Amino acid sequence: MKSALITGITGQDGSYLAELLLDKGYAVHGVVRRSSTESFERVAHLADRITLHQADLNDLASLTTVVQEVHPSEVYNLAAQSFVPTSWKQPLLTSDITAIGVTRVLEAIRLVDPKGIKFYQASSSEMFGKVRESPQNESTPFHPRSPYGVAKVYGHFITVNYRESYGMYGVSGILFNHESPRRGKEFVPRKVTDAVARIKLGLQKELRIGNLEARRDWGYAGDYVRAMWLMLQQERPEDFVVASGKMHTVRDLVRIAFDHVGLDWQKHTVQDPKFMRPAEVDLLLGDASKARRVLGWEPEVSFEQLIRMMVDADLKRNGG
Ligand code: NAP
Ligand code: F7E
Repeated sequence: MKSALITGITGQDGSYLAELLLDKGYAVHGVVRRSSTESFERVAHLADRITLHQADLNDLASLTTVVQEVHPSEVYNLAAQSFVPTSWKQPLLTSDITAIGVTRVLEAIRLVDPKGIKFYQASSSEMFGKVRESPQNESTPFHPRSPYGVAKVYGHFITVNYRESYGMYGVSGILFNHESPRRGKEFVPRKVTDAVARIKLGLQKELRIGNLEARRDWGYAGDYVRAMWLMLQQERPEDFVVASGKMHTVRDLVRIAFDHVGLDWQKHTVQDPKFMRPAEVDLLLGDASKARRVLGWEPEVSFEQLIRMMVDADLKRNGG
């Protein structure tokens, strides 16, 4: 039986990936960090089918112990400080977890079984930042615009370096924004769909938002974790861009979400400079033709379907 170890299993992607791997017959193990209150909400429904191990991306010994004990066939490194605005407020913590943390996971694998354990690194379209060309593909140069983006560039290249230095099967998946009803409420799509549901139900007065002109290539997390798994099933380790190939503004997102509940977005939305960033990524648009060609990967959920699915889930969650 194949086994997988997922760092960040309690996050959005970790929960969908765990479900996918269980469906494929894997023994699924996850890394969780110690906290005074356990918040395993996203994987609660899988509690009796997965095994959780305490370790931290900032602690090499704990990671090595888990990799030794589990000796997985595949490691998916999804753990990160993943919220871009926090990366300006806590740049060193972000670097420790999101950048150096990748080296710690790679070192744990190198110490235990560098040739036998495959490694997936959760890289990000934020690495493209101030984009040099559009759409962005695997050979587009990076120009990150936040400490988070800078940390992800480090994670990307250390993965490439361990592959080239030690012959490890390590891949970097450059994923564009992907969302779901399990997305954290601080990210803009979920912030919007939760606010729309609450406004519709009379629980909230308005949506306060930042840059409405920012453009992103948004997809559904359930589709994107399939690409992660496919990347580890190839003969040769290679890096891939994973994206929908369609771009929308934050304004489109807000309008579609309000439209779905029959409300006029302009009557309920207030722009607030508090949510503007010190340096913005104006637009991201991915070219996933390599993933389509080599992995046979295709997204199944459209942007409009995704937003409606998230609004419906938030209506339900808020008692509607
Ligand atoms: P997420 O919901 O924020 O989950 C992050 C996970 O990392 C959580 O399980 C968190 O644990 C864990 N974590 C944070 N610090 C840790 C530490 N020091 N030690 C161990 N675990 C730690 O992120 P996501 O949206 O699922 O994204 C998964 C990965 O893909 C991240 O690396 C993210 O940067 C990257 N990515 C995401 C997107 C996207 O659009 N979602 C796009 C490209 C790349 P707690 O539950 O304890 O906080
Ligand atoms: O912002 C604008 C904001 O926080 C998207 C992470 O998963 O994807 C995510 O990073 C855009 C930005 O995601 C608000 O300025 C406007 O232009 O949803 P977000 P992100 O920064 O793109 C990448 C690929 C990752 O790797 C990251 O881990 O929306 N925006 N008004 C706002 N953003 C937020 N959060 N809140 C607002 O009120």
